[in-house]
Formats: sequence, C-alpha cells, structure tokens
Amino acid sequence: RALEQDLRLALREGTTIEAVFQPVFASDTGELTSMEALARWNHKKLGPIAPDIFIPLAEETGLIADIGQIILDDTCRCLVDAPSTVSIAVNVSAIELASPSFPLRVLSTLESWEIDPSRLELEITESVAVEKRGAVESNIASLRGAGVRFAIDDFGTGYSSFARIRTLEIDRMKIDRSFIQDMEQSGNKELVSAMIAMAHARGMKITAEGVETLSQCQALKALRCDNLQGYLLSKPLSRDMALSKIGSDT
Ligand code: G
Ligand code: G
Ligand code: MN
Ligand code: NA
Repeated sequence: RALEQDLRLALREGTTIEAVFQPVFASDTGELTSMEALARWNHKKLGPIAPDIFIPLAEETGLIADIGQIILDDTCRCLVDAPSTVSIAVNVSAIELASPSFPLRVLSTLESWEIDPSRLELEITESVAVEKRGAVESNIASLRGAGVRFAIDDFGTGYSSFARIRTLEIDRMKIDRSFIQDMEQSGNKELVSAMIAMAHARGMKITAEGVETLSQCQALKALRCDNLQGYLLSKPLSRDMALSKIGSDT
C-alpha cells in the first residue's frame, strides 16, 4: 500500500512524525499536573494524517514500535525542560505492550534522558488488558516495579470486566469522553459518579477526558473527579506551547 511506503519513509527521515501534548489539570486547584502525548504525522504531500489512520496501519505493518520510540523520545525531551512535578502520559498499543523487549526499551530511554520513571504514565486500553495476559501482566509488573505508572484509557468502552479491574495493577482510570459528552442526560451523571467511586475505592486516581463545557467541568469538580482534560481547558499543543503554558499556569 502506498501509505505504508510513505510511513516507512517518514520513519526513516524522522522529521514528519512527532508528539503534541494536551495539558491535564487538577480539578481542585486548576493546576496543570500532566500532559498526554499524542502522535501527529504531517505527510509531505497529503498534510496531516489522523492517528486513527496511521496508528492501526503501523500496528498491522510492524512499525508501531518505531512510532512509539519517537513519541517516547519527544516526551522525554519535553520532561527534561518541564518542572519535576509535571508528568507525561504516553499511549501504548497492545502490540507494543505485549512485546518482551518493551520494558527494557522504555527504561533505557528514561535512563538515557535521566528522567525519573515516576514522571511517565503509560495509557493502555481495556482490550489490551484482555489480550496476551501473561506477557502484558509481566511487562506491567516490571515497569511498575521501576516506578512507571499505568492508566486505563477510554474506560467504559472496551471489553472490560470487573474481574480485570480487580486483578490489574493500575494507577489511574481515564473516563472515555463519550460518558462526559452525555453526562447531562438523565442517569448518566450517576454512571460517571460510580466510576469515580470505583476508582477511588481501588486506590486509583481518575481523569475525565473530552471536557468541552463549563457545566461538565463544574459537575466533575463536584463529583471529586481528580483530573480534567479536554478542549475547554486546552487543545493539544506543540512542545514549546505546552512548556510555556506550564510556565504561565503554575
Ligand atoms: O490525537 P487523537 O485524539 O486524534 O488520537 C486518536 C487516537 O490515536 C486515540 O485513541 C489515541 O489514543 C491514539 N494515539 C494517539 N497518539 C498515539 C501514540 O503515540 N501511540 C498509540 N499507540 N496511540 C496513539
Ligand atoms: O483515545 P485517547 O483518549 O488517547 O484519545 C485522545 C484523543 O482525544 C486525541 O486525539 C485528542 O485530540 C482528542 N481529544 C482531546 N480532548 C478532546 C475533547 O475535548 N473533545 C474531543 N472530541 N476530542 C478530544
Ligand atoms: Mn489516551
Ligand atoms: Na481516551
């Protein structure tokens, strides 16, 4: 496929794929506490290609680890210049997480940039958590043992079960934006409230994604949701814009 060839070329050249960073805020203080790294590909001829297109393509063609490494290096480059209280979350695909070389690759990257592993959070989806259980669980255990934190992304949308939540060692849940978007419809606020209670009962933090309106923001604060992320608060930003936003917010 033509796009696959272009992706290989882009990875070899190493200039058109990069991370942008979406700030995440503490709901009580409004402080910027972390950011989510998001992959962007600015194709030389076609312009921006959506991650929903090129991430699955990279997964099918064995290129996902190369993208993962670019995003992890961009993340470390940003962490080096950010206050030590700020952490960054990186999305990890199922294929990467089940790979035996994954933990060492992550830890040696952090070490080469001299970044404390506790400043990195890895976002996995619930479906990841179901596939290749043994490999995934041992990789999570060794990375958590080194201080890296884990979050379940898009919570509520995958093939999750309460048994998996009970056994997986995870530090955070991220409520999928679909639950936030229809929060004001009857009964849905109770659902979000139950997710927050569940996270806290398990000793986890919880982030609401896709916060787009002030009333969602206020409702989530009242429900004691720990962190908020969404276009109302900030869109994804370039590294330089993100770093200057930290400077002005804290
Ligand atoms: O950035 P955007 O909201 O368009 O992201 C679309 C999807 O692509 C999301 O599900 C997001 O998790 C995923 N995604 C974005 N960046 C990365 C990345 O670096 N690695 C992986 N595996 N997925 C990513
Ligand atoms: O699956 P994941 O949660 O990683 O997806 C992140 C994607 O969500 C990014 O592509 C980002 O651009 C997008 N996103 C972030 N905030 C909002 C928001 O407030 N509304 C919508 N619709 N998308 C958002
Ligand atoms: Mn995510
Ligand atoms: Na998500």
